[in-house]
Amino acid sequence: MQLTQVTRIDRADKDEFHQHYIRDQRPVVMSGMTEDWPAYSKWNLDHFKEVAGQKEVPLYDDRPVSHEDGFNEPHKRMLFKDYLELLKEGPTNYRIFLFNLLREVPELQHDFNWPDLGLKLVKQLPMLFFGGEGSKVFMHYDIDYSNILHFHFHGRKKCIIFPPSQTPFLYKVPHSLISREDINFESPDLDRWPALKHAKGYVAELEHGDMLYMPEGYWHFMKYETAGFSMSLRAFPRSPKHLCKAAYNVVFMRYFDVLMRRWHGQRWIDYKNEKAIRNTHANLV
Ligand SMILES: O=C(O)CCC(=O)C(=O)O
Repeated sequence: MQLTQVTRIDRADKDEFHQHYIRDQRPVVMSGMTEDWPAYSKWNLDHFKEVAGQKEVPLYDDRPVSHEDGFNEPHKRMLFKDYLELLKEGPTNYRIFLFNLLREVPELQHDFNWPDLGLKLVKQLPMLFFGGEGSKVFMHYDIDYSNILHFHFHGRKKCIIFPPSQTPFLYKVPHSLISREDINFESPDLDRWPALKHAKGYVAELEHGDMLYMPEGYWHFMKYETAGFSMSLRAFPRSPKHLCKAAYNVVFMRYFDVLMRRWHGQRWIDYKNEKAIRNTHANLV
């Protein structure tokens, strides 16, 4: 894989951000974006325990997709206060993925501002993500191909990202949003996954206060180097091609996949995983 560091800048204004990053669909890390938000100093594990400890949260670990699961179905549920204790105790694979905590605890919405960077952010969908030390988010892209502003809080996180143009080299599993889950994107076995030699992407290390801009449909793999949490704000894609793909995923693909899991069980999952290799290697000849 050929990975370059995502450009890092200090706060940019709307025009600059639009011209250099949104228009050109280039990722960037901006520091200092959240320093004037109450959340910057207020949001920590103890604060969440206080305001939302009694909520039940959906958890995911790194087990491979099974035909017994629904599309994006959580692996476990727990009271938020117990999960936060787990994060403090030490490494754990359990993560909270795409949780609309701000809908559950509306007062949290007063703790941040919607940044004006030239993106039409969707106000209903501020999502929070939590992970234990060492936990990994498999390589995937988002169902709606959105532009994502990913704000990191508390601890360190590593992100490996690829533009949609690199999909032919990423062992994409058909009828899904993921690449093969047995690829270790931090140190891939290139004899087993030779197409990755051609993949050109980016890497970024996020710390408290950093914001990563991921353009439309970007693939992303995240590793929580320490326990931590992030918030993503999103803006729907502007490219007609991405809008069509998003509509196809939301209206058809996810239901089709669930149906096929019910019909064919594990054979469907195994078939898709094999097809990921055949499709990708066909792109190499
Ligand atoms: O950082 C995470 O836990 C996942 C982030 C993610 O997938 C997203 O923002 O779309």
